[in-house]
Amino acid sequence: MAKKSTSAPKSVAKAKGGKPVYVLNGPNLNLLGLREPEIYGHTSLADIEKLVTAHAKARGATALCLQSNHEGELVTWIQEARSMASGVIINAAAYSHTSIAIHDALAMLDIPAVEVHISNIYKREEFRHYSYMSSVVKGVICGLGVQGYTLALDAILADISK
Ligand code: CA2
Repeated sequence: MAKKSTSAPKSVAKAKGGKPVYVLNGPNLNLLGLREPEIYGHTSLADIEKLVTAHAKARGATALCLQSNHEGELVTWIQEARSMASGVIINAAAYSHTSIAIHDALAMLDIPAVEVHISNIYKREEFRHYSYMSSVVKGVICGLGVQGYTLALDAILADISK
């Protein structure tokens, strides 16, 4: 019979005491929960950050949550993530559909990045159907609401434990 391991799973062991997963949110997401609940739900950004932080903690990992309305600040954090983070979760919001600068910063990462959208961008206006992020990240999660963030975290932890 195979011996049951008593040590922590590899993903937990690697993330523990390691670098945080950066959770980056872009413009207007600071107003989540205040308007358009039919699209984005009632959860606030503070609630999402609490959820991801608790999810990470339960897995022996850490999350660093940051939000900005400024493109350059998001670029700076992605650059910082190259040495300071074990992975990146990014909802670049409207910049997803416009920003070559964020695309280029993500392309320079050699840690896993996952793009998240709360809404299903393909069921919405055509201008939301293209994301400059998607071609330079490991995966994309959209339309699953705030659960997308915890799914993205699990995907990153699984990836870094390989
Ligand atoms: O579905 C998503 O997560 C989006 O990234 C959200 C962006 C939108 O531009 C993308 O196409 C899809 C918009 C975030 C705006 O946040 C709001 C917050 C409060 C009320 C209304 C919008």
